[in-house]
Amino acid sequence: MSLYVTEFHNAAGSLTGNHVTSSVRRLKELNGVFLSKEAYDRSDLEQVVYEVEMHNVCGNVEGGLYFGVSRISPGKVGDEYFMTKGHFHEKRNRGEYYWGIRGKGMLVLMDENREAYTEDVFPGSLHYIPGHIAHRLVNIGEVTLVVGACWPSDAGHDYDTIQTEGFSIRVMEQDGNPSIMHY
Ligand code: S6P
Ligand code: ZN
Repeated sequence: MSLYVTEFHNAAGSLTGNHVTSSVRRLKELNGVFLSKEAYDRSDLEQVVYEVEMHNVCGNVEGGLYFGVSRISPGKVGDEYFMTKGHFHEKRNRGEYYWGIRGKGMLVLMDENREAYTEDVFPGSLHYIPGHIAHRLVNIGEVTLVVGACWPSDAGHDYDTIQTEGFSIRVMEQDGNPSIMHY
């Protein structure tokens, strides 16, 4: 890889090169995200739940775009599958595209009235997330879930609303299958 080239490695689901930043979310940083506090306390909190790499050329400007890839590990806390924190965009009217690259997942979507729905994520699936819709990725499979994303660079992230109020649905394993539970 040349130092000045950015490459998206589709098979590996990774992004390397210029303008790439990354973040890692371990279970210890996701306190309060999963339903069962007891199962959380029993888990290995050093486990990596997900990683994000992002291509940031322009910074947080109106009219710009970010490109990213999220990799969610397979795993559960109790019966609840590993997932991202989830967020609304701070600028609520900013939308986003997701697309499935590898693995099997669910995209949990929720509007500001807490009406929630899900979309199946699989290699080749395409997801338009309108503005005003909170979004969270859940890995319901046995391999790493890899999902591409593109969103306006001035969208920002509102994590607080989800941290405080949660999503109105959760994806849990029941009798060996993913099941949508309402809260
Ligand atoms: C950004 C986009 C994704 C997520 C990533 C991690 O708008 O939706 O790149 O940041 O999937 O999820 P979260 O909820 O921790 O930001
Ligand atoms: Zn987003």
